[in-house]
Amino acid sequence: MARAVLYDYFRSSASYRVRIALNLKGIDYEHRPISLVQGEQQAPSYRALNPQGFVPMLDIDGHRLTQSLAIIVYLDQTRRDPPLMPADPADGAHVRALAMAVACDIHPLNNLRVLKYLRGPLGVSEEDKDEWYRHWVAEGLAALEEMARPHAGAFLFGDSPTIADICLVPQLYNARRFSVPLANYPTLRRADETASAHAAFAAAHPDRQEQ
Ligand SMILES: N[C@@H](CCC(=O)N[C@@H](CS)C(=O)NCC(=O)O)C(=O)O
Repeated sequence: MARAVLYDYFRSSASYRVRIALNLKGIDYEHRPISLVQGEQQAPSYRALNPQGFVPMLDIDGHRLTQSLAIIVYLDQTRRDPPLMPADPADGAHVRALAMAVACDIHPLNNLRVLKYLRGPLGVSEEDKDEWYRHWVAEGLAALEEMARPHAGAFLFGDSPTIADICLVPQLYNARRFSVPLANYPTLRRADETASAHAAFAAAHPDRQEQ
């Protein structure tokens, strides 16, 4: 079977999620960096692979997969160990809700194309754009803290990593880049600290990727 190929960008949090999942599953893969700052995601050659013009895109097992959560679920269904979601349906729903609170509700509001649209066509100042970013991250993380607290352990759910941690760690990396205060989220910070010390998460960090 051909080696998996991940089209990604070092600072893209959706790409960061998939790198973590690939590392947790012990899957060997090569990178194809797509520079978001140079607009390579809009190149016709890349849009032919992913019509949404987003990273990540994963070429694996003869499939071209897009959407980080769909990719992670595919990896989890085809490589069982270690499981990234609890087997119990209610626990699984809880963990997916945590992941989706980040991936569907926080992240899309702060995506590059959204920030560029605010700055460009809508004429929003750099300061107001940053305020927009911090507002939606803070509101989303406050809710996530409440959602996670009842079932959190060392990780966001119990004591092993799940898809919820895979979404959390890149989101907190982004939050720190934009100076979002994190003091009010002790559960999130504990899970982030535990996960960041894990080799699979550490190797996926943006600072350890080629650019
Ligand atoms: N829902 C998608 C989001 C992917 C996404 O937004 N990727 C960003 C980087 S984190 C991107 O490629 N942005 C390009 C742009 O905004 O032009 C996923 O989870 O894969």
